[in-house]
Amino acid sequence: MNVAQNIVAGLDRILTMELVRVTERAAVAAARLRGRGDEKAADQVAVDAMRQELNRLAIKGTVVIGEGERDEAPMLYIGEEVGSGKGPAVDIALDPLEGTTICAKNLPNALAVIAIAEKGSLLFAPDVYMDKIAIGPGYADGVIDIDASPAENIASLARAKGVAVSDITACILDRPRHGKLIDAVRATGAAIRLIGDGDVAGVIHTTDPEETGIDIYLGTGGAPEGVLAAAALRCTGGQMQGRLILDTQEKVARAAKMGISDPKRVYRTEDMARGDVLFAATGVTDGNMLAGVKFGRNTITTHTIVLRSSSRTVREIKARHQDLDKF
Ligand code: VTB
Repeated sequence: MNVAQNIVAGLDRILTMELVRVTERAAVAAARLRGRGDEKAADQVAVDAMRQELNRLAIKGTVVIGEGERDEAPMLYIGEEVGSGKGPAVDIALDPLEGTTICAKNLPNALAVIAIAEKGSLLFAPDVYMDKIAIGPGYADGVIDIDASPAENIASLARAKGVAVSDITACILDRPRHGKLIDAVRATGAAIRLIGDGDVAGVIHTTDPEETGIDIYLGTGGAPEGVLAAAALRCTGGQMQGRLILDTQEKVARAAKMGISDPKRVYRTEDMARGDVLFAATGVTDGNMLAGVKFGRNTITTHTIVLRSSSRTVREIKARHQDLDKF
């Protein structure tokens, strides 16, 4: 294959299946520590497991969204080179355990998550908050607008969906900072699903409202989680808008160092994840879309969703693992 063909082909499709192993392995490791009340330990085992599996992949990967800056995270830090080094150069966004608290409390929707994209295609986001709004596929552009009020967005979505506002459910992180947002949404008559953590799952849930009961995601959460969610939405369809919250000079400077010159910029899905994107998530705890890891007497069962932007294929892989030594 010459260079031009390679570019058209995007990422190697074999990588799609390989990614499943990566999130499966992290999810199994974290699931062993479900409900133990120890966020750090659960995160640590998921990081170790994900890194080990990632380093088997035939890629020359760079972590762009990871466990933190190099000085604060010994593994899977931003800028770490991962993979075997032989293969395509790719950017990687990952969260070996999205929802550490959820896992520690054994509550729904903890995930092991990874996205890979062609080099230079994922937003290099600092670890600050991001204001987010997202809806699933099948809506015209402009149905939602991060600068419109929650009431306007919900009314516009209800109109586009052909339902009453009271039939809409919004997902929002349960945080004091969202007090006004929650009041504004409730005043419309729409329902809210308040989640304790896990807004990557929250955003992804908008892509299948019939299954999850979520129509729209609203509110502020981590910017790294925003990029991961955008990567998933690039693959499934759907719309997301995000704006970094750079409310101190220190944050503006940190973002500038990462190449962000306009601190007020609104990022759309394709601004956060461009080109060919692969995304995989395995359930750690039972959730609205993915079942959690199940430990049987002689088997381990995992449930993974794996997505690819160029074909928009959504695959769900339920795996029964019998070779338990590898975990
Ligand atoms: C969210 C959530 C994450 O961080 O992004 C949240 O999805 C935002 O930060 O699971 P706060 O907890 O400070 O509100 C997590 O809860 C943890 O990374």
